[in-house]
Amino acid sequence: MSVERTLSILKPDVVAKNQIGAVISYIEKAGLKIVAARMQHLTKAEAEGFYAVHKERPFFADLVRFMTSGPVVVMVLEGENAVAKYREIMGATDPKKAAPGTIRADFASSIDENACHGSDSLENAKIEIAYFFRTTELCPRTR
Ligand code: IDP
Repeated sequence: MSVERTLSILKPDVVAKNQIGAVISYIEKAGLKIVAARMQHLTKAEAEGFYAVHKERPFFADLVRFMTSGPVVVMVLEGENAVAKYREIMGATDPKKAAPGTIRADFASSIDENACHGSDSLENAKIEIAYFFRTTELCPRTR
């Protein structure tokens, strides 16, 4: 195992329901550390660029509409095995299939409004982190 970084987005549904802190507590309880964080209202171009891999999928327009419907919280998480660990505590994309006690099981209302994003590989984590943060904005947690 090695120390990794992954990109997390708390989606507009979590922010609208005032559940930012509640979701962050799941992240911190899992031992993941926040090394960068920003609240941001994504533009259409930013959301389309971030989800470009899905642009041919039938749900793309709805996804972009949802992701731009209100502010999100974008974070970089650091820890042992951070990419897989965060995916595990997020739960399955469809909250109906998410394991009990995961973020999506406890906070998401549907596959469209599913509370959070997490990078799905170390390679994509690097690309996604660079999409939102400059290297100088990442704060190593040495203490
Ligand atoms: P992930 O967020 O669990 O990595 P992806 O397959 O990368 O899932 O899809 C990105 C996002 O697109 C999902 O989080 C979800 O919001 C949305 N999405 C994925 N599949 C569907 C679908 O079948 N219907 C509606 N929205 C979907």
